[in-house]
Amino acid sequence: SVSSESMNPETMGKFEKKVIPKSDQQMERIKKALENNFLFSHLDEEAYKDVIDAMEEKKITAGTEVIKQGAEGDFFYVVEQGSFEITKLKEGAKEPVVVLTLCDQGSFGELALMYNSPRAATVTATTDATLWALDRVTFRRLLMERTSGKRKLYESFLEEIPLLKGLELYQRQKIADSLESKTYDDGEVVIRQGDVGDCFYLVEDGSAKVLKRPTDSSGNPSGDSKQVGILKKGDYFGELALITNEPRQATIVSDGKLKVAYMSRAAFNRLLGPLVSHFKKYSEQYK
Ligand code: 1OR
Repeated sequence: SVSSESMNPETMGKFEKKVIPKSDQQMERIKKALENNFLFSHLDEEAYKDVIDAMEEKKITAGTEVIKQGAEGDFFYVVEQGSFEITKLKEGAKEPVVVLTLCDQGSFGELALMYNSPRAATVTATTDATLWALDRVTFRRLLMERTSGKRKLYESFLEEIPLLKGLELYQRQKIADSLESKTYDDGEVVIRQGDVGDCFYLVEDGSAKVLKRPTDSSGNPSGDSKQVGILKKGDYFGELALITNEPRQATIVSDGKLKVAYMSRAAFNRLLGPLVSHFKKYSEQYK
């Protein structure tokens, strides 16, 4: 059986899989909590099962300090429900400041596990809450490589993007967690005018043409499309449909080889929500 195998260091590597028994109802709740968490989106079936097996439910009462800045890292936490305030005492400052709040979603506590560093911030529950805790060994075995790999992969690219310059490094790291890359050959359509929009895109490499077809009074395309812009490395597109919930207003076609990094609507809302006023202001230029 798997459990007896896992005791055998020769066959399974030198660790024992952690298995905390769970009810069907707990299983369902974990799966739901992990669903909109990018860190888990690429686990294969076995790794996903191992993660779920190793997770431990933590019922937290309002006011509990789950993580203390400066402490050693032991667990990574996924929020099932409840609100949390993340505070940080920055170098030279007298008082800690709130750097982030979480409500019924998200995760925290990965940094100390990934970099063997002290906890970078304090996390306090502001309501009664339910968390799923994943131990350090399982986190490092199953989640660390991909997470730190993506954060490294996209770090310098995201740093160079004017739109994201004002963000904290940690916010860009969370953005990196949510990104996937895709390449297109010359002339391939990335998004098509009139389609429903579900993703936001950044140009990682190469360039793309922005084409627009005039529409008649009832909104149907009529006439020939015209090139109205060109997008280069570091530019973004696809934000409008996500903000306005209207169909795509233009077609984006690769101009030579094109590489984009894209994120889902859910990631866009969660991570780039604070930039919506910026997007709105700059979308005036499209007119
Ligand atoms: P940790 O293991 O260091 C505290 O434990 C956790 O708080 C940390 O992992 C992150 O998961 C989470 N800076 C550092 N850690 C943060 C931040 C943050 N926000 C959440 N955590 N900043 C806030 C960025 C919006 C940067 C502040 C300068």
